[in-house]
Amino acid sequence: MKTKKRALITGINGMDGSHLADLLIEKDYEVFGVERRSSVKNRKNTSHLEGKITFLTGDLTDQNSLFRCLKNSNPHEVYNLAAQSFVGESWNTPEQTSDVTGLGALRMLEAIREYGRRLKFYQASTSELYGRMVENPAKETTPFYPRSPYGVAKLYAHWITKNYRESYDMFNVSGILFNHESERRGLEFVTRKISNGVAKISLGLSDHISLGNLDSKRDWGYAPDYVEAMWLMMQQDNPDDFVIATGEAYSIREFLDVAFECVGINNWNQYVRQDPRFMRPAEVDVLRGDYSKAKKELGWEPRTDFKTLVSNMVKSDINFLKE
Ligand code: F7E
Repeated sequence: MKTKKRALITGINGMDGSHLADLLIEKDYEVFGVERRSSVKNRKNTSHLEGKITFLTGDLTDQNSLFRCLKNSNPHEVYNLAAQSFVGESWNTPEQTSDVTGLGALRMLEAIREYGRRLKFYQASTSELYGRMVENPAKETTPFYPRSPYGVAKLYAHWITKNYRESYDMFNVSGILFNHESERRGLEFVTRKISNGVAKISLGLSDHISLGNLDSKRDWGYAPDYVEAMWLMMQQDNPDDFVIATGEAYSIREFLDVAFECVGINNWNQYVRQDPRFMRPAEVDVLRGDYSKAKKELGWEPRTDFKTLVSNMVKSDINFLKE
């Protein structure tokens, strides 16, 4: 009998962790998910995976715990998706963000070295590395210019992943993923804040949404499409880094247009208030990625367009609130 491939995923309860676990189960992997111990379980995105995957306790700030997760799962593939991933919060907790998001990747790489078996490692890099974009659209060779403590921490994680690849001949890849969203996105991120807010307004449960900067533009894709790109990068013979994006950028205003249209509201001015609390000390004005290398070498392309993404999120929040 053929043995199943085993994958270890950090950040299992997050949006990406849960979508990747869904994909790998479909591909007949044995999946191990790392979660932090907490008195209240945070398995909103993963309750459907209970009994199908093995949850392990571990923390990116505790290298021994990562080593034990490796020992207990003996994985062929490790996906490091855990992070303090909220850019806005990274100005409030820059040290903790650097520790988890930056040094966390180093701890996992060191744990893998200590563990000693040859395996493949995926690092969740991000379009936030490009920050103040020096080339639009950005590709793998575009210089980085992060604009937040989060972006700087991710830059360290990106380079240490590459450095360990070159220093120790490890199979390490970084996926430079542009914004990707889904019905499972956390409520603090702007897309879900809007889809949830619009759903509440349409059901008469709220009368406005408070937001920060409405003019920034992002290249928004659908998370289930993007976890497939992660997996494809890990199936290559040689490790390499890839930009994953849609190639199109839309502003927060355009996101609002489509989200409100979904519930029959054409002019949303009276429903949106701008609140300085949600403005950032340094903003990333626009992000747009060129995914042609991923298309050519991985055969990957985004499958979900912007309007479908937004309307899926709004519909899901309406159904959730009705329930
Ligand atoms: O902000 C603006 C905000 O927090 C998007 C993470 O997954 O993608 C994500 O980072 C834009 C920014 O995502 C509000 O100023 C306006 O310009 O949804 P976000 P993000 O910062 O792009 C990258 C690729 C990652 O790697 C990150 O981990 O929306 N904005 N008003 C707002 N943003 C929030 N959160 N809340 C507002 O009220």
